Amino acid sequence: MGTSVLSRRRFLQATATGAGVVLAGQKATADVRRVGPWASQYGERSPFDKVNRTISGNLQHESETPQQALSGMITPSSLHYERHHAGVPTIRPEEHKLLIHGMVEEPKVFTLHDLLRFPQASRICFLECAGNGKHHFKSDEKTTPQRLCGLISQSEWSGVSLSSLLREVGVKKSGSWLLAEGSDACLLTRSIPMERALDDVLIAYAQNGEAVRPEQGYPLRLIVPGCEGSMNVKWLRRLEVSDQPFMTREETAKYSDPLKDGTVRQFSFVMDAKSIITQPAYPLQIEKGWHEIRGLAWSGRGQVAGVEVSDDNGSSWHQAQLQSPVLDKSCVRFGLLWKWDGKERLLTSRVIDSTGYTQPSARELIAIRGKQSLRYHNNTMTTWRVQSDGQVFYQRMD
Ligand SMILES: Nc1nc2c(c(=O)[nH]1)N[C@H]1C(S)=C(S)[C@@H](COP(=O)(O)O)O[C@H]1N2
Ligand SMILES: [Mo]
Repeated sequence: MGTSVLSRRRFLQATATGAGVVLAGQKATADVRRVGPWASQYGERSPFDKVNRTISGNLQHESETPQQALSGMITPSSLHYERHHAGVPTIRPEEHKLLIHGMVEEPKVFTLHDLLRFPQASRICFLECAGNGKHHFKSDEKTTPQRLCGLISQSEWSGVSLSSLLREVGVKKSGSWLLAEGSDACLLTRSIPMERALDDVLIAYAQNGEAVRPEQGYPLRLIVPGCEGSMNVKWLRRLEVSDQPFMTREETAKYSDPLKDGTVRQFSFVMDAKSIITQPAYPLQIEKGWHEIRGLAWSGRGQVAGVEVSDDNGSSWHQAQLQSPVLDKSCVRFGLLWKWDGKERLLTSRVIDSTGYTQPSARELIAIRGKQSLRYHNNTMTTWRVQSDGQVFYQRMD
């Protein structure tokens, strides 16, 4: 690394002496002295790229994806958000087993080796914690997209479709619910309706083409597209078929501490449509002229049908461009060319999904559900205030 830093400095000196030597300078950087091999066995990012997750939570049990710094629709695995209830276990793949039992014809244990022999299925979908958006009504103006919306990430997940494994064990007629259990110290368990389990659920062993990262559930995790993060059980080791859900409202409320309110939206599995402008946003300061307003939009109920952007606090809306492909239960990057005239502006985005649902404003959602319940499943619009000096700040709307 020392060598490349040095040569980079030399390159900068060379280019600084005049435009005419730019090409020669570039050649010099390529001729870097060889200290070790040129090729590497596992890639690293540029030493100049410092984009990181932020670690948060009272036990430092969460980390937030730096939304403002990312492009396109895939979150690099190293920047995927994390939410751990009991740390990250180290699991030897050759020792890991998945048991499927309960109301089935023939209970079975699957090793990783067994699972790799099944036909492989892959899909790109988002994963979002139900708590994504919990800081909306508590944050001051110096709040970033990462803080407001860092608990959503998107990967390509590969593995075995759960329905093919359930066919292997033969689910009995009465089997209407599934309990999924992880191997972490808390043995995190979640209930999944059988209808969902037979639909598009994956037992994933790969994330963005390589093994699932330890923080994301190595060697096996459940992927329940469009449903709240907690159902996507990591370090998956057991699936039990039953005729009823395994947790009551009260039990979930315990998990959901410090929300003591008994009206936890326990069975609101699906994540509603949401969007957020990721730039310009705090802490950027912008100049007059053309900008591409960019952001992310998604819906757990289907596809993003459209994204609209307003620069006048919702009085007028403009259709943004969606980067392709636009996939089911998947984040889409949107963009809108916008000329800033130097006046104070309030920038907001809203998504409309394929079911016709439109993302609500903070006031609309508070009127329906009350502020207290919006600690979870808060999909309200986010507004950024561009001041006349170009400074961009988070604008709370509650
Ligand atoms: N075994 C296990 N699975 C788990 C969790 C956990 O703590 N243990 N956290 C859940 C929650 S609340 C979320 S939001 C997602 C987070 O997945 P990630 O850490 O890969 O982003 O995993 C879910 N699955
Ligand atoms: Mo979560």
